Amino acid sequence: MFNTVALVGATGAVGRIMRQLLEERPLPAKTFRFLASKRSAGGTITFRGQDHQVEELTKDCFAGTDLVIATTPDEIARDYLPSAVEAGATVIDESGYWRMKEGVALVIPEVNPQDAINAKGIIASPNCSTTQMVVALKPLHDAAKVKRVVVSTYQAVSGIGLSGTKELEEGTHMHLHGQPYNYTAFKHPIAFNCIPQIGGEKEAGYTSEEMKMVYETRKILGDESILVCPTCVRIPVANCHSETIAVETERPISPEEARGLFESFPGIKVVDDIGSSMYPMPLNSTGSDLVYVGRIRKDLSHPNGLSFWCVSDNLRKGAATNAIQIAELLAKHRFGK
Ligand code: 11C
Repeated sequence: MFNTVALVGATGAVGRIMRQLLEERPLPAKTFRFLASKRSAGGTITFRGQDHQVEELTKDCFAGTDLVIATTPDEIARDYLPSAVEAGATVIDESGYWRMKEGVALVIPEVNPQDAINAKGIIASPNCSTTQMVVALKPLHDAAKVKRVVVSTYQAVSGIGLSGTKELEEGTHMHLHGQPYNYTAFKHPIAFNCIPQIGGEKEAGYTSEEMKMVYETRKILGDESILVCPTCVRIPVANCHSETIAVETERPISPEEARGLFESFPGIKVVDDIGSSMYPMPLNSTGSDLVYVGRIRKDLSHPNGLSFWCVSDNLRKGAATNAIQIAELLAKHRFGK
């Protein structure tokens, strides 16, 4: 078993879910430590029936820790995680900073587990909107090679953390009472609105969130030839990202074949009966670790095209669950459990 597992960012939105998952799922470890910024350090966390003091994250806090699971802003991951590697820890990082760096594995356990097993140092967990799409693409790619993907996202406010949730709640209340509100979490009011920008301007008119979907998809699937055209949109939904995904494959995949491929793939649940108005939605996907797929149909605009709808809990499979699953994969490989 691991000797000491440290959870960095233990008090944030994703950190809370990681703690919950670590209570529910028995990652074998003798000791757990909980680390956070100076502002949140000093508080008490009750975990597996014991009280733990939240320790301050510093560059020399990792001695004796063999696994670090981190969920922090990019700059914190950049500044602090190399010290964890130097101290001998394997690091699973949920931030965006290390994902595309040479030599860093970018892993979804259902898709490319071997990359985690072969990794040295930091193992990155992908962006939430990428993760659910790539889980859904993988069985199609294995069966018929994905050539091109056109994806539009409908992303929940929880993607930016607790401040997004707060702003949706307050903004909705103020809007319903005819009052203006000071929005700070997003560039525009989010209540009763859709914002077609997530992240900053990155390249060729695409945002940083959109380019993550392009580059991370290729890296995880190990195929630089895959073309991805993303549009990422923030919508006034509390939790769970939704995506429309149109895929062109090397040979046609019928909706029936696609349904079978999705159903046999670990981590995917098909909910698809338009006649009974059954399809995945954020309200019934929240709190789940699965990637939900529905509205599976032929893309009428291309002979090798397939179109579908995909929903997943961005804080769980899109973040916390994926990181914990990587830890479990390492535990199974190293200790057989
Ligand atoms: C969002 N996908 O919904 C972003 C949040 O690279 O891990 C996650 C950003 C990242 O705003």
